[in-house]
Amino acid sequence: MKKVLGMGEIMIQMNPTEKGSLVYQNLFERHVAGSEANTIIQMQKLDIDTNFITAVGSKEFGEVILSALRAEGVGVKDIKIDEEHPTGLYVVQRSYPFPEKTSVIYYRKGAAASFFSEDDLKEDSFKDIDMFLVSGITPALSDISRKAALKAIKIAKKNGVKVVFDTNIRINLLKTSEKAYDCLLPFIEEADILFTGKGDLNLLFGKSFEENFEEIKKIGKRKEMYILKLGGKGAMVIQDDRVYRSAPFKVPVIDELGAGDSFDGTFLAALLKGKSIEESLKYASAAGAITVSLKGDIEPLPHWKDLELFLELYESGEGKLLR
Ligand code: KDG
Repeated sequence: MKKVLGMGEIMIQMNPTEKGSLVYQNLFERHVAGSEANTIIQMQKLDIDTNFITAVGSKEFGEVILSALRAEGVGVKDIKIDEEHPTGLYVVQRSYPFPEKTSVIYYRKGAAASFFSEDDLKEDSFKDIDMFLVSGITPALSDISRKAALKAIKIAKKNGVKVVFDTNIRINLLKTSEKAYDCLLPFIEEADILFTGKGDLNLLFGKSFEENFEEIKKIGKRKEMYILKLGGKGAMVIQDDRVYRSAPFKVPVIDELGAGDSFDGTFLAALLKGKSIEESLKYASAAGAITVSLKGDIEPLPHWKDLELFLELYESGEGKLLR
């Protein structure tokens, strides 16, 4: 079985029962979410053996997160329980002010994950794994996190492990595009497989889409492939001189959060299972569509049988009835 290790912050997510301005929301559902963890859980649901590294607070919310990961089958043995710092939390606002757009407010500053340091990394976590994955959110959390993520990549490389990086820029953490560029540059340099999106490329380089892609290609080592997420326009993979494209599946959007992560996790799991790039892209786009059509990041993440059923129904014409 293929083994993958992920690193990042997992938080408590408070998601209102209704759409609309947060000012008027009184009822919230409690979920567990965090970009890299979502990707890892997606891979675990697709029969990849996964482990995760991070830190959570020692109080109730830390326990909630550990239970959620365990329930999904993700290995938690190297997760640090931090007695001093709390577990991060964020609140979601759905469909306001723009219909079907989701925004977030973070309560994560000073949380346990941002104190997970180089010294907390264990060489053993990187033994016998096929892939290590982290995203642009982790280095944006704190200087400590950035150093820890860079060291993790170093250890991964030393152990012959493939490094996957998603630029995943959160401008409410990184503040400006210049800071985003400086913070993420060494990660883009080192990645073997790089996920990014139209919006992130624009923030990093500010030119036309084609020029932005030429710019990112100049950075660092030669990549095994680039995966570009184009939102409503689907996705593409560029490997050497070959370009693969997939159209999006159009579905009603309830909560956009987690769609990119389920896309990444499904694409990687499919590749690790020996599927072609075209097939992997199709499954990944289907997973993204399933995820946006429900609340919470983790709960909608599909298993293989769900992906097959979604594709069968969508392609049989039921997809046309959705929007
Ligand atoms: O990809 C979904 C994530 O953005 C969401 O779960 C919150 O991890 C999160 C973040 O840092 O924004």
